[in-house]
Amino acid sequence: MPGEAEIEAGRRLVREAGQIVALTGAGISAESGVPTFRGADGLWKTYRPEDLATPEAFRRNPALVWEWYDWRRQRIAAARPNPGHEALARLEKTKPRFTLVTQNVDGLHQLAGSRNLHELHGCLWTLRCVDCGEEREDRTVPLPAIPPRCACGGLLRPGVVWFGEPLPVETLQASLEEARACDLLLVVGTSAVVYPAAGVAHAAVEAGHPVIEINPDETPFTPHATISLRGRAGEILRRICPP
Ligand code: BJW
Ligand code: ZN
Repeated sequence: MPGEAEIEAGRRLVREAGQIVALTGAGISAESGVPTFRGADGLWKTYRPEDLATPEAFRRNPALVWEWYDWRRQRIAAARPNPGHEALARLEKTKPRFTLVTQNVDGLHQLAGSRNLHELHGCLWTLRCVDCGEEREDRTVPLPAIPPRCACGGLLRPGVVWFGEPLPVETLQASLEEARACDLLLVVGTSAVVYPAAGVAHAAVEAGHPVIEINPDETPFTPHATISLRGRAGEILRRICPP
């Protein structure tokens, strides 16, 4: 747990910045009971990404992929935002400009009240037709056992970004631009190994802006951070963000 001097340094950067961007990952939802991907209890310890989180996996076995997403939707439907999500939602209300760039698909930032939000990896609560691309919101829990079909006859799939798929171009571009233009970037609860999302953090560094990393563990991004606050997102954000 960081000492009071490190916390105060973080608090000062937050206080003095007019324009803040936060890049979040699965770790910010860990305190809400949502499993992360990597690490000791991560999803990729039990499941292989190539079996579940690629377009090839869905083509090969749509029912298996569908079932896995249904299980995750059920867990997340029971989860609530935690003090980390809430602190970032408050920052949006108090700063002249605040942009949340999230890799998460769980929708907990929106539930906490964040509105200026870029979802780099899509959303678990949308379904998209593999043929015509039409997207719709769907909060049904549990999902029907077999993936339903669109009016055009195509299979519906989760509206998330799988490995090997491009991120939504405009969302990624806007996120990179915000990171290049901000006064301060917060990097919260991400292993920073998945690209191009991790590139958003590097964009702020390359533009010369201070970056605070909040994570209980070191990541490949740690050497680039101005301040690394080792600890849980909920606890640290509550201490460095205004109440
Ligand atoms: C806490 C905490 C607490 C715990 N408080 N913290 C360069 C080199 C090699 C490969 C590539 C490369 N560039 C791109 C690639 C390929 C690939 C990639 O990055 N692979 C790497 C893994 C090597 N990238 C892609 O394929 C991307 N697409 C792409 O590049 O397209 C190119 C293209 C262009 C044009 C045409 C076609 C293609 C797409 C990536 C999609 C990632 N998708 C997933 C699944 C989303 C849907 C779903 O949820 O099912 O996204 S994978 C998974 O990883 C998920 C996450 O968003 C993403 C990042 O994970 P995250 O959020 O960082 O979580 P964890 O678990 O890794 O880390 C949690 C952290 O929290 C840890 O550090 C903990 O310590 C910490 N923590 N408790 C604070 N309480
Ligand atoms: Zn369709």
